[in-house]
Amino acid sequence: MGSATYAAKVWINGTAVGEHMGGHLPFTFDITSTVNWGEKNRISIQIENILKPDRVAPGNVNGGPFNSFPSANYDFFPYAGLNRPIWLFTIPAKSSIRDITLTTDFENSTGYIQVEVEKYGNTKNGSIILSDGEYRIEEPLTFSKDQAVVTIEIPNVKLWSPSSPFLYNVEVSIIEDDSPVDMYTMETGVRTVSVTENEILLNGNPLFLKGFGKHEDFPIFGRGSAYPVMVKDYELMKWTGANSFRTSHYPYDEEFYKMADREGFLIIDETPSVGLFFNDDSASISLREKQCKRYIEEMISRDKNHPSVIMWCVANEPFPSNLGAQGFNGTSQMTEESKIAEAFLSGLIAYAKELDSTRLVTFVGVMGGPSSWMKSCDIIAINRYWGWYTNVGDFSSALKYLEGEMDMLHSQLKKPVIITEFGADAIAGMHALEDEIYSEEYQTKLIKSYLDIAETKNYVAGMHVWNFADFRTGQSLIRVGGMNLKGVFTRDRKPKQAAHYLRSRWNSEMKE
Ligand code: GCB
Repeated sequence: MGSATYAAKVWINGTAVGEHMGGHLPFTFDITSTVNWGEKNRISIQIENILKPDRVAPGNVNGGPFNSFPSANYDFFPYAGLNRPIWLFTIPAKSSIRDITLTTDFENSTGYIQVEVEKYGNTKNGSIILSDGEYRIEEPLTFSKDQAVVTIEIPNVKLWSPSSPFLYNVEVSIIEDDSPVDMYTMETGVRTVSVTENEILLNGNPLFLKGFGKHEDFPIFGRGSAYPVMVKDYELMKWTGANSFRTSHYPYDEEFYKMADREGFLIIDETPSVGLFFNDDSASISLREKQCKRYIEEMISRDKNHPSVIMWCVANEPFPSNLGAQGFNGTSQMTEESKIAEAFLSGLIAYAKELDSTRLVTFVGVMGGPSSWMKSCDIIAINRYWGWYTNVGDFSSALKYLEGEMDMLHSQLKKPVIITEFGADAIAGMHALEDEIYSEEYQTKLIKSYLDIAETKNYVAGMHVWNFADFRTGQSLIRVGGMNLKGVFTRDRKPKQAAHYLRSRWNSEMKE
């Protein structure tokens, strides 16, 4: 199942075959023994979508920051249910491929793809064919127990990057009695990702992320796999000159990643761990931690072979209960709660790194959250709303605070900074001569000012505007019509002034 939010139970012909907790990521049940082969079968799926504090993402939190209905602890509508494809499939009974992990590297003009294959069954041999239309490399696979690892060398490698998203075909087969019993084909690109104190490097070259935080959200159906909308969104992102986006605030449909591989988009892949808090009982915290780790496992195992995915984001805006009291200037005392949060978050980061050491790992920090929480992140990813939630309408002080804070964080943590969210709500069609909030001009000016400041800082490695398009939220006094209006496109994808502005600015800059 592609995604079932939140708790799913499945029966085949009345017999329970499995349960799964958490949305936005796939899971599979073996139904071999419960199926009536060659006959009609009844598949029953039950989804339960109750918002609870110890779930991830949490809801119905006592004293949570969002005073909205439904009471989610995050700022998007808690659409639930089955909103991605469901597949019935068979695998060969005797032997089959269980998993494939590709990791890539290069030295001078030689590329390397390490292919790690796991299988079930007695098969001892297999093969890998790598082809690019021009030439073909075939390597044998020899399993020891259920694993085989081969590194393929590619002379005159064509590296993958946004300006040249070159993909190789990889075909893995396992063989029994000289004939293939199972085969899996995929596309991959050869590229490396690394980080210095000031920069993110793609294939050893500095990279600047230009793009958006997004949502899987569209009028009429809310959330769901909608491939025409996906294609439109890529077209619009290209039109603005963007090269990247974050899958805020949950992993998207798998087709998004395949298309990013082909189109040369870079993805910060985010788990559904949004709205985490740390001031309730330890049993609830550890339940949440377990679920966050399960999400990391499921996300990495699904998305690990996409060259487009350059970074894992293990949480968005975990927040301290004294956030309001601290003000928004990032100062914090080391409270007991803060220590719990720091251990929790660095545990998630370490876990993601343990599962995949080839990509960057971070979480996204909330405005006013303690900077010490970010110590184990590879980059400083922050959401900032100076000029919107604070110092609203007052650009000169808002921008002074923004700049001061960026400098402070970088000098403390010595890592590149990405502003993963900044923006302002704009009602499409509302215009103003002065700096008036909710106008298209105010939104454009705020975005421009943030980009101008970022341009003067050599440690800024990316700027993601919040949001690509207006999206549905819970109802509250600051969400007119139950909508977050920070999109540079409307919910039905019409450009606001800010989209035109980004197009003229980003298209005149280099792509990577
Ligand atoms: C944030 C959240 C995002 C919200 C946004 C806003 O910091 O990460 O989910 O939608 O602010 O517009 O308030």
